Amino acid sequence: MKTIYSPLHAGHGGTMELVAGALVPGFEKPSRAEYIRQRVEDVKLGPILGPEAHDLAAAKRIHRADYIDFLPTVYPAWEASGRSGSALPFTWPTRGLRGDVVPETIEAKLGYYSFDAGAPFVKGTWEAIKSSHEVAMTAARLVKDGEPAAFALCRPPGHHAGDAFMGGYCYINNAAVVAQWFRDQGAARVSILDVDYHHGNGTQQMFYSRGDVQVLNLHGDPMNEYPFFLGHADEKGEGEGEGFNLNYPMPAGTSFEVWSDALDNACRKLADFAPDVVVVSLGVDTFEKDPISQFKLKSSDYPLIGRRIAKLGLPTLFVMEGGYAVEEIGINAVGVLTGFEDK
Ligand code: Q9C
Ligand code: ZN
Repeated sequence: MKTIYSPLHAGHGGTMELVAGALVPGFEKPSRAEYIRQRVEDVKLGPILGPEAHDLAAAKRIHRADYIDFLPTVYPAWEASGRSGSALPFTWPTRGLRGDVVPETIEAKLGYYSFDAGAPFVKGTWEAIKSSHEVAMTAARLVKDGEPAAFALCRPPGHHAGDAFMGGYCYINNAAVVAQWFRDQGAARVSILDVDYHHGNGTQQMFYSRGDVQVLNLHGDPMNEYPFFLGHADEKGEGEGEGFNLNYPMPAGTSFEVWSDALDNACRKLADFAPDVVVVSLGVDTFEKDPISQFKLKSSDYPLIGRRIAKLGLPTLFVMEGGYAVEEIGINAVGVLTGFEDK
């Protein structure tokens, strides 16, 4: 299958994040995408192509326009206010505060448009976000035009980003954007299968009251895992979306044996839904050696995931999400893809 990749992701580097009360170098770093790209070459998965130019109209179909318009302004405003380093918020409009007024200063705006301090901006961040969106859109176009599958090597990832907020290393929700784009291009139904270790709270939020986009999420139990405030099993969708959101929270220490039962169940629900296309939010932070996660999948398990997804027999777009064990991230992510192609 074809891989879409942009070198512009690398400008989003040298970011800092809060871990245990201290600012430390971010786990979501440029080498992640480079290890994956290298592995795609090493196993000869297929051609690696650059993205086409795509404007932000597709992103604005699913994100609030004022949020998308805010993103390119962040770092210039941060620098204009005399600051440097990682632009991050420190206060949020939570319970008891006004969430309906956009404040004027850049730090306050960052708080307004985020749910945590996990989406830092540096000088090259906006260009990376835009390129990640173009990577996803280009891969989506390939699938729409008849490729049985494609790999969007997106960086930064997207599944924590919601209608008007960033967080958890995510800014534009690439998987949600392409799912909506497939609908706009004539797909009657789209399924999003999110196998990242963390619950895709942004994706769930965006489609929660819709019956045309099914969202299936396998992830660490939010009672004790990030993003904590969404992803429970009783969240099944509302209104027309009732029954079209499925969550499979699992405890720390979960092995592939247990995890793959959940995948099997999700794939059966997906097949029942009979979508025209599947978007896979492909995170490999389920890996046993992932530095920020608690599942126990092994490298040899990832091809089996691809094989199970291939059994659905549906056009499939893989969109890269998380995975922080950088040395093995290529082996694991591309393992899913070679398993899908049964190589
Ligand atoms: N620094 C994705 O995998 N962890 N995002 C915060 C304290 C945030 C993960 C822990 C993890 C976000 C796309
Ligand atoms: Zn993750």
